[in-house]
Amino acid sequence: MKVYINGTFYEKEEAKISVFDHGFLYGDGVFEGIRSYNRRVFKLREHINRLFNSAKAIMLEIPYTKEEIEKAIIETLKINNLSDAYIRVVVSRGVGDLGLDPRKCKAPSLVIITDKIVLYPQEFYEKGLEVITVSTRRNLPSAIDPAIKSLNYLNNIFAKIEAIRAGCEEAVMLNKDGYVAECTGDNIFIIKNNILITPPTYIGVLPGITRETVIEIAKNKLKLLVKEEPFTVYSIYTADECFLTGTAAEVIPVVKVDNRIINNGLPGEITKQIIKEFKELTLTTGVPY
Ligand code: PXG
Repeated sequence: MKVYINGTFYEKEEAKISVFDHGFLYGDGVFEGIRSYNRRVFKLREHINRLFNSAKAIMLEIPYTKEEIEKAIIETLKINNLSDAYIRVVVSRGVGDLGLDPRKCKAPSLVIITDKIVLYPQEFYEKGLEVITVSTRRNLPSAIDPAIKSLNYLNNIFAKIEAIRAGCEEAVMLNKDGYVAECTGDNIFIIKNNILITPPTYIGVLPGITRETVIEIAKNKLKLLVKEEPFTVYSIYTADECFLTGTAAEVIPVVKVDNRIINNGLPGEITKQIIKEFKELTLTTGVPY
């Protein structure tokens, strides 16, 4: 397996970044998780746009154009002969000294790792997931805006640890006011009376690419009313259906929250339709290589 670092391909064992890189020392950098299906990169431009927005927010100037990064991603996929892949793009502040000052970092590091995709067990999709609300609150937008996909994921890791300790795969994170924000690596949706509802991004969530895709499917294909509005866990407990969205998980049904069974405890009918439409999109759209 070959890894791209700053324009050169290295064997996995030789693919190394300096310990003086501020990505390592301070979590100072941004990243994207992208997938390819059937030799097509799904929503490539959307991910690259978000990468550049994240970089802009942390005042990191990426020394490549969007087209150059897209080309490098495709090259990395081809050199590794992957048709279905997980693609990790990382841009860190680069090599500096043992101080916070980003001016000491002269050149950002660009890393592209492509690997086989590790899928969630099929059982989760058929039977649905159990999740719990955790005490770790999602980052304050006025501190580190969750819209930034930064290399500092401690907030989400704390929440993940809480979920694992409770025997769940995913955690529902609230914002500081107690409104449902998102999960550690997924956005959250509920359905009530045929209306699809998801928290608005301003309450402090990552504007997920899968989230946006699902909103489009619901509006255009399923002709559902979609609302982006704040809600509390009570709305999940009493929802007709619930599911999570993310590049890794795609669309995954949730059937139990905080030990409360959602509706009849089975993946919902609308959720199943969304899963079907989403799958179709992943196989028929995307940048071919
Ligand atoms: N919220 C958070 C906090 C995320 O990290 C999402 C929502 C879903 O966004 P997308 O754009 O993927 O629909 C994410 C995405 C990983 C991994 O390896 C994490 C994500 C995506 C892919 C891989 O942990 N997080």
